[in-house]
Amino acid sequence: MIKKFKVPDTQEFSDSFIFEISSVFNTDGVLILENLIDCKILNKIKLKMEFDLNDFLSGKKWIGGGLIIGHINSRPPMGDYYIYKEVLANEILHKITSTLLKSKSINLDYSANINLPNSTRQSFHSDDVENIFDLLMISIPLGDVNIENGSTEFIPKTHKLKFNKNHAKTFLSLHADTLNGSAIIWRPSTWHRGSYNPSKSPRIMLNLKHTALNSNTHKKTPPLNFSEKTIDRYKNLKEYVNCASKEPIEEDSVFSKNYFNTGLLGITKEIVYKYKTIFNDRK
Ligand SMILES: O=C(O)CCC(=O)C(=O)O
Repeated sequence: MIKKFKVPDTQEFSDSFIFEISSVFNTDGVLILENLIDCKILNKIKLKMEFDLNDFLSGKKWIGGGLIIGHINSRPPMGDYYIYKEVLANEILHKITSTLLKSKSINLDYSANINLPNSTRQSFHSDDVENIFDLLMISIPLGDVNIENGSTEFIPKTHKLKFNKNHAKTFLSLHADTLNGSAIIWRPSTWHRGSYNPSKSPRIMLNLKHTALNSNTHKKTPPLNFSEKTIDRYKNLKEYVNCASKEPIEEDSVFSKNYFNTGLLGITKEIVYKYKTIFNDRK
């Protein structure tokens, strides 16, 4: 099992809690924090995203990679009504990531992964981002997730290794099964993949990316756009999130392409990938 830590209700952590989290994270490159975020807030975001997803799927719009294999990238709703500091500027989470980064942390991203019913397992990969060791990824599934509805698979202890597809097949992988309100903290270099979702409902997961306030990665990353109303309402949002006030785009780019391109070549690649995966019996 991926190691889990229950966040205490008080905001105070003991030294031993912090010490244990740091040492597990350094060893495994992934861990789960339970009891971190109010489930009512996550349920509200989930309902909105399910609604938008249905709308999108019924429009039968081809967006490029991810739709056919069942793993699509999207953006969570950015309108004021759906922005919560408990999710985007969670003080407890920042205390923990600041400890892991050994420097005050800031969030650079707000995105989502949707694992559609009857999806195909992805191949293991490690995220190919610049400055991989500057970053911590935080994934927040909306609702309980497990092998029955497509929880992400990780291979702990791989975050310091160079990714190797053949080795990945021989290593033990673990599903990050979590209860609603939990977050998974992981290094982008930790080997992982989106798994098969045998359920009838999409599994939706929010993602944040934390880095050190004084890092080059922070300096080089463009800010996230929120409405002025949101920035005014959460006076300390800028302390925790690399953000600017500009009207957020409500209509466009909620669903964005991931692996492949949006043309004929993209659709061909996806179909080939899907059937190759099914024939290799990797569901
Ligand atoms: O949705 C997931 O569980 C993980 C997806 C993923 O790793 C990816 O799309 O690169």
